[in-house]
Amino acid sequence: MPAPLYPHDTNSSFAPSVITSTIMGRPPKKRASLKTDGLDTDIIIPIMGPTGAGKSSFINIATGQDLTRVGHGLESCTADIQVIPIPHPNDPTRRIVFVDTPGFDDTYVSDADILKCIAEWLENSYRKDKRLSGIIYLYEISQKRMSGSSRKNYLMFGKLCGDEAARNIVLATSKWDMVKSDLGEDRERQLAVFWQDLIHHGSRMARFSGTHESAWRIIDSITVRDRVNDVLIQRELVDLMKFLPETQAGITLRLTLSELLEAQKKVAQDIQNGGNDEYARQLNADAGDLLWKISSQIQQLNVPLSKRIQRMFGLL
Ligand SMILES: Nc1nc2c(ncn2[C@@H]2O[C@H](COP(=O)(O)OP(=O)(O)OP(=O)(O)O)[C@@H](O)[C@H]2O)c(=O)[nH]1
Ligand SMILES: [Mg+2]
Repeated sequence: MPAPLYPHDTNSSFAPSVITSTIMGRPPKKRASLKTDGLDTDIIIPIMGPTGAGKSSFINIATGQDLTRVGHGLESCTADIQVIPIPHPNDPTRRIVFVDTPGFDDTYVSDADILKCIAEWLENSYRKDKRLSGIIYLYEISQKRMSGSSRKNYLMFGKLCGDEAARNIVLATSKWDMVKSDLGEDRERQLAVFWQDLIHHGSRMARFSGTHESAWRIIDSITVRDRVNDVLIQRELVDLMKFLPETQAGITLRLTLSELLEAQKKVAQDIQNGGNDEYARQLNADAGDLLWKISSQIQQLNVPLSKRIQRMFGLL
């Protein structure tokens, strides 16, 4: 029997509860009992974005409770999907369901595992006819420049959602307290150019200033819209019966990892040519380790022949 999308609380359907979907090999931090499916009237809003952008903080600030763990070190914090239903503040018959997601470039979990985890959750919700109301993509305005991983994160996000879902996406900038306002505004203008594809298809930019009111302005701008019928990866996995590596997001990740592999091979070669002292040996070992990790992620993004044959004969 397929796992339910998220649980009702045993005592009240509207009490906040958290359910965690586990990434391979990592135990969930919290596990609520899985009882029944979500409600048809639920307003489902995943929060996505690079690791450390403030996704979990956004949910805690919006709910006014510590429902999901916030990271305080250099390492990524959320490693699993966490589903957090709360009562709708203006409509007690409905729930807002936040979905806290891990950011790509997580320090513990590979990007391939993260994509698999997010894709499985989206596939599961689509199969159960639970449509998303919108997606909030958070990005730190305090970042001095857009790093390679932030670019990769946005690229994956765009390929995951597709053009049709764009009008239900809010591209929200966070951590405004960490920049001078004129610098923040300047970066905001640069982001508008970088995000132009999604904006062209209807996504909106917003500022999250770290307050409850600011979080709800963003959430309210989503709740007034019709639900998203067409998140690309959901259609690819369910309607078109593609395997994850065959989806646009899967193909994009594979390409990015292949580029990274080539760059890392060059680094490893330079290190090998650089001497044979203890420091060089350590660098060599680290480079070899990274090469192995990237290669095994690429390997994960291959569809085994046996699966393709099974699909060809309708055995899946
Ligand atoms: N100064 C400042 N810090 C913030 C703000 N929002 C979040 N933070 C801090 O940023 C760090 C990361 O926040 P998280 O909410 O864990 O970020 P996340 O996007 O959930 O990170 P992952 O789970 O690793 O993907 C924490 O130390 C937060 O306290 C903000 O508006 N201003
Ligand atoms: Mg988090």
